[in-house]
Amino acid sequence: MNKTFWKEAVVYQIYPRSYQDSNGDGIGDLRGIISRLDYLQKLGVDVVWLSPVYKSPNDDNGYDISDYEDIMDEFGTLRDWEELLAGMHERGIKLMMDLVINHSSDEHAWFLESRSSKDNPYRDYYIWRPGGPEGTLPNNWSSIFSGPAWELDEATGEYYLHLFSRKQPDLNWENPELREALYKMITFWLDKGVDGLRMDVINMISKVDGLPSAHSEGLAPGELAGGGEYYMNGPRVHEYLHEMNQQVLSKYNIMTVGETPGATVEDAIAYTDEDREELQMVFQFEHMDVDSGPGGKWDVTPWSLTQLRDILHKWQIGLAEKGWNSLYLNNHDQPRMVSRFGNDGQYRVISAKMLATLLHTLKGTPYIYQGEEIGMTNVKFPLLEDYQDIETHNMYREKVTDGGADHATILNAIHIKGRDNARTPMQWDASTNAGFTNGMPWLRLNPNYSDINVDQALADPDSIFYYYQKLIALRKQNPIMVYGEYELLLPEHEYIYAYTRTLEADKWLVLLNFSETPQSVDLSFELSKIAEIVIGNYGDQPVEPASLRPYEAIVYRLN
Ligand code: TEU
Ligand code: CA
Repeated sequence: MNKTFWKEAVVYQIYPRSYQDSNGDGIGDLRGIISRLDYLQKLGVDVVWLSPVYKSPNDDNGYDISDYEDIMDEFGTLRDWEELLAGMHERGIKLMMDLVINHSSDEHAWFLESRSSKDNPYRDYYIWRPGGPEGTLPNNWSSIFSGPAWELDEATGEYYLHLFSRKQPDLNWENPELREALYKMITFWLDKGVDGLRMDVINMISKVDGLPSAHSEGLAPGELAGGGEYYMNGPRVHEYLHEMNQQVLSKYNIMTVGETPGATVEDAIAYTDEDREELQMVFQFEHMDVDSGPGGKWDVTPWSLTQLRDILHKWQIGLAEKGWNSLYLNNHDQPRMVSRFGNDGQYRVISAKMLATLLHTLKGTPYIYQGEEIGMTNVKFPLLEDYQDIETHNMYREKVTDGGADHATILNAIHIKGRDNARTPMQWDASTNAGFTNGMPWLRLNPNYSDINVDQALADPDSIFYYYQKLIALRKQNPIMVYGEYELLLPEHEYIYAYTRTLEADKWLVLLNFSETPQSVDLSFELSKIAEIVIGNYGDQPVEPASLRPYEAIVYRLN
């Protein structure tokens, strides 16, 4: 197997709960995915990243794992999983599993032991601290899912750390036995033939010694602060990743991507420089914060192409020599890309194709999130009860129920940023529940499924689906898309993202209009060298090369 297959690959993410239900219980499952493998093969993707399918009480839809070596009951059995893997391999598709090892479920056997007494051999698998005087918390860190990052456990009178929900206690990576146990578990899966690993919040596994409180100015006594600077990209994270690489990962020809919120370009180089033997690429988050104000994710603010381009450009340049970029515009935690960065009304199809062009022509490995290939959009459920996501509900409770914020304002933020935007079931056809289930879906569907669905896309030669298929096929024929050097043009243009890719004598020009009005480009030199159109989202000759139509994307080969 080619050693750099992960640079050349296109990855497709499946959120199993929402992909395809096979038995009418309203929950997507492994047999459902098996029944859709021909569809994935038709699209042409090389790798499937499967969000977690391990045993879980589903406080956070599988990101809270109670048994790392078995399959969640709702999703099927280990035998179904083996059939899924074999079915993928038969079709030349590799499988990347999600590895959630910053925390486990509080129902994991390790945690049950750990909480049972202070001298239990598993006590030190998790992060326990006594409270301060007068029942204060061990420090002022807040959980990423609202409220304090500490939970008091009555049995021993101590608190355990949970950066996410209270049912997701953080594992203590300082403990070498815990690390050994994790490496053994990873080996179990790699020996079964898994081809890749996506590592959940892997840059949070090392916490600063002493777990100091965050010193935010002007905090009231007892008020919580973020604390991220004490657990993101922490002091021993590179040591741990190098150790995992040497003891496990390097023994297999696999693909690895670490999820790293808050990582800078410098951090990413340290994680992905091949000479350092840690990971192959990371998911950086800077472009996911482009529409967040100082109040964070729910403080929705307008974004501009200038900001988005500055970020993407910085990462293109930053990882040009060392390291490697992952390219994504949405996933199971983020709003739908066409609603966020394109236009999900009149220009839905055109703008989805424009964004697809960006994703496949920047330098890095593209990640497609299920439904993106048919232009699925955000959803606006009218009632809070229609939402299922723990992050959404905890945030609402903190801000509205307890904090007195305005319901309509927060519901609007949920419509724009909520994670359930990405999690509404996959839209296969126009029948009841979009062919996702013949039972009661676990999360309501987006009502637009009668227009936006796979059936429709496969019947329309101009669909977003076929445009993705074409981009993926182009990547196989044109190493310039993978390895070509990136260079920015028109750095000041308000609405056009323009760049070239160059590999030896081959040179491509990419022009992307991020606005719904025609835009002209001042590129007479480059445009005088046009040899042919590689791909364009309007599907015909441009009216005039120096002018781009609304959301037009065009890629030229130059002489
Ligand atoms: O997400 C980590 C993370 O920090 C954010 O993406 C988070 O989900 C949210 O968007 C903050 O607003 C990973 C997983 O992708 C996510 O699904 C899990 O809930 C989380 O870790 C905990 O395992
Ligand atoms: Ca099911």
